[in-house]
Amino acid sequence: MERRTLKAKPPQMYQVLMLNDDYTPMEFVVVVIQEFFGKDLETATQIMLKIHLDGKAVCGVYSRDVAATKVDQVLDAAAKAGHPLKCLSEPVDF
Ligand code: TYC
Repeated sequence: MERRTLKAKPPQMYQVLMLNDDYTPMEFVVVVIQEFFGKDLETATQIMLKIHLDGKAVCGVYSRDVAATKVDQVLDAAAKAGHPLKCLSEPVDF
């Protein structure tokens, strides 16, 4: 019997990516990463700079529902502040 039939597979995990743009202030991105992804100031700053330089970076890895909630929270905060910040989630082995 295959191991799979005996033991449940771990759930698919989703990475939440943030994308660079030319308009969203760096400080806003750092605050968003701290607030919604639980990072400290230094880590949030490093992630923001990676997005700024590489075009995108992973902010965290979660179950599907939690990842979708993080994306909603970021897009909502950005829209309310009038910034074009983009955020998406995708399966980890995409
Ligand atoms: N590129 C932006 C700037 O120079 C900063 C920025 C970083 C924007 C990360 C979005 O996800 C982002 N103000």
